[in-house]
Amino acid sequence: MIKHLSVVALIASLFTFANSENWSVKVGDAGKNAFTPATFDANVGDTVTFSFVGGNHDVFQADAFGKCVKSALPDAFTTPINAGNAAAPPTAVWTLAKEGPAYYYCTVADHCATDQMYAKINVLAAGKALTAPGVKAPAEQPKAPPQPAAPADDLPNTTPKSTTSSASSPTAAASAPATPKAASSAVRIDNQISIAVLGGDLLSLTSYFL
Ligand SMILES: [Cu+2]
Repeated sequence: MIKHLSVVALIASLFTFANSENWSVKVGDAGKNAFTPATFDANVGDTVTFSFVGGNHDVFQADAFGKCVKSALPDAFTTPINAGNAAAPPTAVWTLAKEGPAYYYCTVADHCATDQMYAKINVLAAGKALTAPGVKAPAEQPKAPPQPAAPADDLPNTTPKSTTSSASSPTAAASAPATPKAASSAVRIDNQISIAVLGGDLLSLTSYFL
């Protein structure tokens, strides 16, 4: 029993270790020349999704905090200037590949120099505990199927339904693939044929021996 538990714990820890996080940073929220949140902890392998929700801004990696100069790194992260849209924000995703602080700023007009539109991500080693985690963004993965409504219990149903049914936004749900049905049925037919062939062989074998 203890052995089983430790195996389960090991698998769980491996899963946690491999499970990278996707952090959300709002660009130009509430009409401000700012990144929100401006500082947070993340792990190597995590992604940061910048959502351009207002104004005209971009994201350029820098080599120092508050330095309004593009990083000298050949693979420095940059985005085009995006026009903010609160309802359907353009997004850009930065994969945090290297341990250490990741600095960035906005190159538009004097946003960096005058409005201090710069920020920092403390990128810690993969699996290391975060002291000040950021805001989690929805993972860019197929969503789990919507949960069925909870069965009614003995109590009279007085709670408003809206409190339980406000699930996460269904933006990425539409991309779920629905095509491999034909392939699986073809496999099924193949299996049936091979079973039939096998059955025929067995029949001819038994008739041979009888
Ligand atoms: Cu800006």
